[in-house]
Amino acid sequence: MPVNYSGTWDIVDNHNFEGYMVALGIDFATRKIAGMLKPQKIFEQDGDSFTIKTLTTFRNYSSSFKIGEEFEEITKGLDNRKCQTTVNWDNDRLVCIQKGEKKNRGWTHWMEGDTLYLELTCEDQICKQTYKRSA
Ligand code: YOG
Repeated sequence: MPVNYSGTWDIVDNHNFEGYMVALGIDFATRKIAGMLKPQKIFEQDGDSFTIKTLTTFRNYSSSFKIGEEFEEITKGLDNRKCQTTVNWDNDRLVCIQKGEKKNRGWTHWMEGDTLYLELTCEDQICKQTYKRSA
């Protein structure tokens, strides 16, 4: 039985989001706005089927996938690239690989109690985010 990430999670820490955005080629003005945001993650999980919504006052992003099934991800409203994306379990961790123009792109989520962790990677940059369960 996989763990269940379902719920609402509020960001409490965001380390090197700036470096991650630079690696994605996000322009200065957008980075300054984005760096102020306090994203909320809404996870909807039914076994191996997921929707992850990232909500902010500036832009929202949503991704739906099934574990192990590659899909075309368009990072609309983010860096607007096309990726061939696959998410797999690594024990209880969710490990995403986003193949495309950017090398070494992906993310990993894991949970410890009411804390949700996210590491976002692009090229040589790693952004480390921490969320606390709010619902
Ligand atoms: O989530 O990969 O949980 O899809 C990365 C933002 C800022 C827009 C968000 C809006 C990268 C301007 C993580 C931020 C910066 C800056 C919130 C999305 C790009 C543009 C929408 C992500 C995964 C893992 C699930």
